[in-house]
Amino acid sequence: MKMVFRWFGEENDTVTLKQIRQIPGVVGIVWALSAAAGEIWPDEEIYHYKSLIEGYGFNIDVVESLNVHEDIKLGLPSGEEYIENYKKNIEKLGKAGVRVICYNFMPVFDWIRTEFAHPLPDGSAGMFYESSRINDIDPHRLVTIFSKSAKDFILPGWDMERLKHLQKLVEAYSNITEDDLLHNLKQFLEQIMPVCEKYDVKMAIHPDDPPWSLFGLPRIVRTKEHLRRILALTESKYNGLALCSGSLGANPDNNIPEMIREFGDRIYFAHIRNIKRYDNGDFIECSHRASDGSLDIVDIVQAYSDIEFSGYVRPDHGRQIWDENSRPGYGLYDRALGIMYILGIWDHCEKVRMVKNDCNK
Ligand code: CS2
Ligand code: MN
Repeated sequence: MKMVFRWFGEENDTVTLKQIRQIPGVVGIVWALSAAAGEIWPDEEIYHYKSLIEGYGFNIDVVESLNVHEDIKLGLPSGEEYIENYKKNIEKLGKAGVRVICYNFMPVFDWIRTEFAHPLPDGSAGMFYESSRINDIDPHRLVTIFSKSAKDFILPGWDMERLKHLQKLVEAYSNITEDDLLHNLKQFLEQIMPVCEKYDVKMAIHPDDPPWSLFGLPRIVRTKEHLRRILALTESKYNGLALCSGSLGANPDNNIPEMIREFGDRIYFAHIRNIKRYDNGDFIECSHRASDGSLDIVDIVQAYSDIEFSGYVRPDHGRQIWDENSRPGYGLYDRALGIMYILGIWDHCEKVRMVKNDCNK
């Protein structure tokens, strides 16, 4: 596996490339420009980031996210132009050296939590999802809570310009079923696959977070069955997955190691995050350590080792620890701890595998 670290850019992150360089094992930066969905990324900015990141000895192989315009998800005729723009971006990024693009197909919202910094027993804080609050919350209020607590950062997927038109956006989906959304994803993938193949850029779809429908919106990336269906949408293997343990794992029926074994070589990007689930459906993001949460991160990393995973992996959201004041979920300290935990398990599994291989010779 190739360990990478998400970084939001010079003016949009509290963490520096200099700091990331001192985390053992990190070989690449997961990056993006803060452009709105549908925009064409300017070459000057792409190459500015490329030289900056490579200057620190990192690769720029993974972009997260190149957001999909809502008109594409809605299957509107106006989406055609945005698909053309998407193709141009794939070409530009491919030429610059990007090998994987992580994206999502969640209508209107990206990930959703009801609280950014919920206290954990040890005095740290994690992002929290409280079911009872979601059910009475009106989506507008949710956006207000987010924009207030997000301070000065633009959160991934929470493009405020777009969310100003929230009411209209949510209404636009009232007649869209899951099948329609899947159909629109197929249309999108069929059109971009030839470009992905030509420029050798793999697409990795991120699961819905949390993995169930909210506010009556359709969601199609939330179970093993959904993932199977998505992979079957195209002939091309450039259509693949970003398997996010913390997103899928909020539903106890989703067995992550099983998914890793089934989807194996179609997983181009692994997000590893632990969460603690409560019986009432609430969950909180906790440390990566298996015993701290509901997901067995040891089994998850073991599964990646068993399939000899050679793709990219990153620690996902971390807690807020040691008084760090960072973007929610994306501080330096807890993600660095997560990396050391993941690599500790990985190195051990690899060693055992090699010893076994030697014994079988
Ligand atoms: C997130 C998402 O959990 C995560 O990885 O932070 O915002 C993710 O980056 C997007 O859904 C991918 O498009
Ligand atoms: Mn994720």
